[in-house]
Amino acid sequence: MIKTPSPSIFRPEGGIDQSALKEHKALVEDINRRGLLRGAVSLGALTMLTGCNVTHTDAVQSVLKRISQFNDKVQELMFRPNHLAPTFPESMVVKPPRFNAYYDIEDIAPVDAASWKLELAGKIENRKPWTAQEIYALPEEEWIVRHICVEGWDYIGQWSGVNLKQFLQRVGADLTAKYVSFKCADDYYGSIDMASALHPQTILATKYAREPITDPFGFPLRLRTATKLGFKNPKWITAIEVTNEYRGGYWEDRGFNWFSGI
Ligand SMILES: Nc1nc2c(c(=O)[nH]1)N[C@H]1C(S)=C(S)[C@@H](COP(=O)(O)O)O[C@H]1N2
Ligand SMILES: [Mo]
Repeated sequence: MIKTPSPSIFRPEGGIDQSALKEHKALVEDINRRGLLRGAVSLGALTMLTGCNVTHTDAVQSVLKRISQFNDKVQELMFRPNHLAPTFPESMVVKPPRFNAYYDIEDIAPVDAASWKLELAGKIENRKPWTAQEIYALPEEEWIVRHICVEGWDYIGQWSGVNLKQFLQRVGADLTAKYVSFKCADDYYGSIDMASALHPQTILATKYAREPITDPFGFPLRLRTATKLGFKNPKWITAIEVTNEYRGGYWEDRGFNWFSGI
């Protein structure tokens, strides 16, 4: 049976917004051709994407287009360190968030909070590991921003935790280093440029919608950038390294743009 789409995807005259659908299809095919997507995006996913208003779909489309059009170097040059990504009212927050990983939700291996530690490595003065309790005690800030997955779907999420720049300063990280890289409790790993790490909206998130992040979404600690695609936000972080060595990332090593940000 076909699920009834939400009324908002219908135009006043009663039909689905075919033009938006077509536009997205062309974009997704373009990104696909460039080998940036794993597998095809279904029409269902596109319908979901067009389920919101036109300004919304335009915003998602422009982000994906911008990222797919330029190589890492150009994206890095275009990056505006203090330009804030759009934020949204609490009423728009999707609960629960939408899950994604390179495997199914049934296969996640929850992290044990009691034994979990955040390891620090590389160009950091104080590399003492952090417990979850110690991280929870740090000052928190909250951002309600859009999560955009390169697969062509998005949602508004509400994440809070310690600002990454403030955390890096606290542990005496070398902020002139090129990269901040992350290891995760699954096989996932990733790295971001220092400018994006220091962006005001980049946090180490411990909460979603003011509650501790639940297992599927990265408990106890995940990265949340407002300026990068979903896959640049590692969940279940176990180690952070500040380094001048390029460490790539799980999807980056499989052909996705490494910068993937705006
Ligand atoms: N450790 C880990 N982090 C990960 C992934 C993963 O497979 N493992 N998938 C990434 C991708 S592709 C996306 S879109 C987001 C999904 O985050 P969410 O489940 O909180 O929406 O997590 C990212 N971080
Ligand atoms: Mo993603």
